[in-house]
Amino acid sequence: MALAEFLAELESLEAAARQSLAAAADASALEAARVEFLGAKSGRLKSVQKQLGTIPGPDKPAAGKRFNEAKLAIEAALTMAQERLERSATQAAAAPFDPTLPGPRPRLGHLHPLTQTIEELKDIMGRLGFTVATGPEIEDERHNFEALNIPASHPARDPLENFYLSVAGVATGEPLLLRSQTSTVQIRVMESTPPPVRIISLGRVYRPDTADATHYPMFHQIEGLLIDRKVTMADLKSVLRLFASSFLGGDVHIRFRPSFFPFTEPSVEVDMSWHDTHAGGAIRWIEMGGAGMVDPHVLRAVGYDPEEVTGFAFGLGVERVCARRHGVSDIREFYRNDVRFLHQF
Ligand code: FA5
Repeated sequence: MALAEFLAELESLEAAARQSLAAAADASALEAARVEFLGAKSGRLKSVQKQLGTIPGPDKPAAGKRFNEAKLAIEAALTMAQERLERSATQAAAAPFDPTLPGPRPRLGHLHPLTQTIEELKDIMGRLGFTVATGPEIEDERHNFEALNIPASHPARDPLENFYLSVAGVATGEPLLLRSQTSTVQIRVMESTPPPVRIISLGRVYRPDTADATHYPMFHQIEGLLIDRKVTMADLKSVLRLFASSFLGGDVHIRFRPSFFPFTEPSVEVDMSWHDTHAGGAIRWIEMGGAGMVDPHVLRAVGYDPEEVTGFAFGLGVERVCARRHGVSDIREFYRNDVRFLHQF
């Protein structure tokens, strides 16, 4: 056989083999193509190989070289086809794509647990007839101290115990500070509203306290104030008990300890029971807030007649009741802004 004829035959064999191997749609079609072209006994490549012997002597090296190239090319095409079929088998084994399933839902944000608490506290107190009042976070000394019967000599007015601002009031030239308690709102409401009064006020307050599990330099208080005829300490206690059981659940105990606030007389501190899971469920008491009967001095200072009306006031720490409600043992968690923590609420 002439070299040219041999090379042409090899050429068309290689092209046919490539085409069949690439077109094989499954393992048996591929095997059939392999046997047809590369079969050891009667494969088409084998029969071409046999013709090598008929090539004239001087052309033999060129013919042999080309034959080996064609053989390697066909074997490579076979490997590629095998890999292609393996890949599609793996894909088919994976879960089939179902276009009718709903798409992945984007993770939605939600209100911060403290904001949720504030909203719920407004709701609970609203059902008891208390409306929401607000006041500024930047206060003057009159509302933060004097009208609350806290004299200039009182340790609560120490500049080290408060965040005083370096600028004074524009109109008055008097010192200004970030309010240290929401009791300021009591004064603002009583100054502008004749009795009866039944309000709550929720908001941020600021104290240079060192942060720990129950303290933070900025925190929230809920203030309550009820002024009317014949209001007694018993009313205060029942409102606080109702408030605690509504927000913290029926199993919560609250206790009242005698205390002192310049603007209430008598005054109490209010504790809530806490099952300490870190101490085998032992009951601990955590201070939740302060309360008392509004001092007659305060009533007089805002123009009320203490012979006509009496009232109670309370101020509770929002972080602490929120922590008790959710079993969070450290209020600093609320301010770390770790979404893994916040996501749970
Ligand atoms: C007051 O602030 C009074 N104004 C409460 C009051 C209102 C008494 C009306 C009488 C009548 P006291 O400083 O104890 O009180 O704070 C009240 C509550 O705020 C505490 O019981 C506690 O729950 C919370 N609290 C106080 N300091 C911090 C702080 N640094 N971080 C978080 N919560 C605090």
